[in-house]
Amino acid sequence: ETDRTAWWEKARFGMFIHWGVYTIPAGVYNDKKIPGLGEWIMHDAKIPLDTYKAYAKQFNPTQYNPDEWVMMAKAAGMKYIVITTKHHDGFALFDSKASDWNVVKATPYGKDLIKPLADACRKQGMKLGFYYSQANDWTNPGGAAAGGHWDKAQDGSMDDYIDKVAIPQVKEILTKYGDVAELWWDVPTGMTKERAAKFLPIVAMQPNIITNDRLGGDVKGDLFTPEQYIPATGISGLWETCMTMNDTWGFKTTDHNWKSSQTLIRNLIETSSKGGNYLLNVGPEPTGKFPQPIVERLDAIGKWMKVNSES
Ligand code: JFZ
Repeated sequence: ETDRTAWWEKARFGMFIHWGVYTIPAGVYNDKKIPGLGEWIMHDAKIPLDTYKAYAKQFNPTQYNPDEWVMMAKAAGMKYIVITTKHHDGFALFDSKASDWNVVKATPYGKDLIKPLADACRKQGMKLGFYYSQANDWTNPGGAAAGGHWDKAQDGSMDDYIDKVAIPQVKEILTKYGDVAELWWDVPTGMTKERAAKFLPIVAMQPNIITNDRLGGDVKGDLFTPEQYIPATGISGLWETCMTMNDTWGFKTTDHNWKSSQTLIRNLIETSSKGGNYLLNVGPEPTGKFPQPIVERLDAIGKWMKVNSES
C-alpha cells in the first residue's frame, strides 16, 4: 500500500460505464442480430465507416442525468466510476480538438458528456476514472483494428494516429476534467515500446492516477485486470475484476441474460475477500437512462450493503 493507492485498496467496488454510438444499433445491423459484444458491432458486422458514423446523428441523450448516475452508484456502495471516454469505435464522449468524431461535433446533442459527470462526481465525493482505447480505433485513420481494417478509410499510419489523435486526446482527458483517479487502457494491438512510451509523460500530469496493465509495450501499470472472472487467492499486487451484468458491456436490445442480484453480491464478496476490487459494468441506453434491470440490481446491491457494510 502506498499513499497513492490507499483509497483504491479500501474502495473494493466501482462502476464501469460503457457508453457510445454503438447503443444506437444496440446489437442489430441490417435486421440481423449480431452476436457478441454490443460495443464491437462495428467490427464484428464490418460496418462501413460512413454507415457507422451516421448512427451518431441519432445519438441524443436528452435524459442524461449524471447526478442521478452518481447517486445510484453511491447508493449501491460503489466508491469510484470508470467511464469509456473513447472506445474502439474511436468516438469521443468529450469535446476534442484532435478529432471531429466526438459527441460535440458529430451528434445532435452537441455537448461534452464527461464534463457534467466529472462535476457530479466532484460534488458527491465520487472518484472518477477514464477508460481510453489507445490502440484500437476503427474510425480515425491509422488506428489499429484487432482483426485488420475492413474499410479503406481506416488506412493510415499508426504513428500519425498515435501522435495526432491518441496522445492529444489523452492529454485532453487528463487536463480538462480535474483529478482523474484511474486510467483504464485497453487492447494494445500494435503498441510497441516506442509508442507506449509516448503516453507516459502525459500520464505523469496526474501524479496520483492509478493505471491498469493494458497500455502495452511492456509497461506494467498498477493494476492486474482479470476480465469476467475472479482469480484464485494469492495474487500479490493490486487487481480489479471487471464484469458485466449480462453478456455485453455496451447496451444491446437483444441481451436479456442478466445475472441475479444474488450472484452479483456473491461476486463482490468473493472479490473483496480475496483482496481485489470489483468493477461492475453498466451499459446506459442512448437516451442516457440505465436499463431497468440494471437499476433493479444496483438497488438490490445497495440494500444488501446498507445492512452489511461498515460505512
Ligand atoms: C476489452 C474490450 O475489447 C471490450 O469491448 C470491453 O471494453 C472490455 C472491458 O475490454 O475486451 C477484452 C480485453 C482483454 C481481454 C478480453 C477482452 N483479455 O485480456 O482476456
